[in-house]
Amino acid sequence: MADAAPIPLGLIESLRSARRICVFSGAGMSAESGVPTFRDALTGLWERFDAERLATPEAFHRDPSLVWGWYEWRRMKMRLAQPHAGHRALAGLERRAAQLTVITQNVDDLHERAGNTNVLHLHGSLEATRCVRCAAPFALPADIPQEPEGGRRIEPPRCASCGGRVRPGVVWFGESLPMPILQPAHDAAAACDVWITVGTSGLVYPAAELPLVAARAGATLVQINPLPTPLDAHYDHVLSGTAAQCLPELFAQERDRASLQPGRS
Ligand code: BV8
Ligand code: ZN
Repeated sequence: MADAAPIPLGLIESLRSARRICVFSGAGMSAESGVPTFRDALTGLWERFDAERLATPEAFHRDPSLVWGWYEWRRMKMRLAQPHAGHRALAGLERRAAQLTVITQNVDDLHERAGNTNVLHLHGSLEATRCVRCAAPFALPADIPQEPEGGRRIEPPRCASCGGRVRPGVVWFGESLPMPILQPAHDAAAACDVWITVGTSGLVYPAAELPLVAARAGATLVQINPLPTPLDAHYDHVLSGTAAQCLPELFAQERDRASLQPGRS
């Protein structure tokens, strides 16, 4: 890999003196682990749909086996995926930093599998399934779903207590985010010294508002994305690259620079 561009000294200094750091991740964070992003066109059974129309209560009501099949296919992809160097760099940062909060839009568990313990899932999790009628949690079988690449329709399981259909534990479009997650995410954004956005197109609300909360609170804003995004102008530093490249590089240079300055641990 070509030598990574030197990270601006100002950013290194901000990272070194930061007490509270927030990392805000989207689908691009999981892309290099083999989890398709939302922008990636859907394939197989779902190719004529766009994700925003499938990830809705209406779609589940209209065609539950199509939607449940999609989520089982995505759960298979997630279970077969492994955290990459970017995920591991964030786990390392949690061990070193005073306080790191990972705020993710992703419904996979790659941050936790890499070792991060303070992770807020704004849009829920693929494994947290529940009854659509009485909200009773539903335990999925432990084995990895075996789904054909092109996907298939699967009738959702039924709730043991009321017989209602079981739904994925994700926040669908048109559904409000869980306040017990959104509030601490908002508080972390308003209190952080450095805010790092990685792998999101910044188009889905209210999640996309959080970087602006951090900006208004005076945090140093960093964007990591191989492509420009609509919110780049709000960022102090834009690192054009991937999550698995930029995150390890950012913290390696921060550590190396630290060792160059005698007396600064
Ligand atoms: C709500 C779970 C109250 C399900 C998801 C204000 C303005 C406009 C619209 C609205 C608004 N307020 C509310 C809305 C409506 C809607 C919304 O935002 N619509 C958008 C599309 C305009 N919001 C909602 O419905 C929210 N609920 O507001 O409730 C309410 C209700 C009704 C009406 C009003 C208010 C609920 C939103 C949550 C939906 N659930 N996920 C599931 O996963 O199945 S959202 C889902 O899509 C993801 O969680 C994520 O948030 C989003 C996808 O975006 P990204 O993660 O950014 O991924 P994307 O593919 O777009 O981009 C990837 C990026 O990574 C790219 O930039 C790419 O360049 C980069 N990249 C690629 N590879 C790499 C990389 N970066 C680094 N490294 C790489 N290797
Ligand atoms: Zn039930």
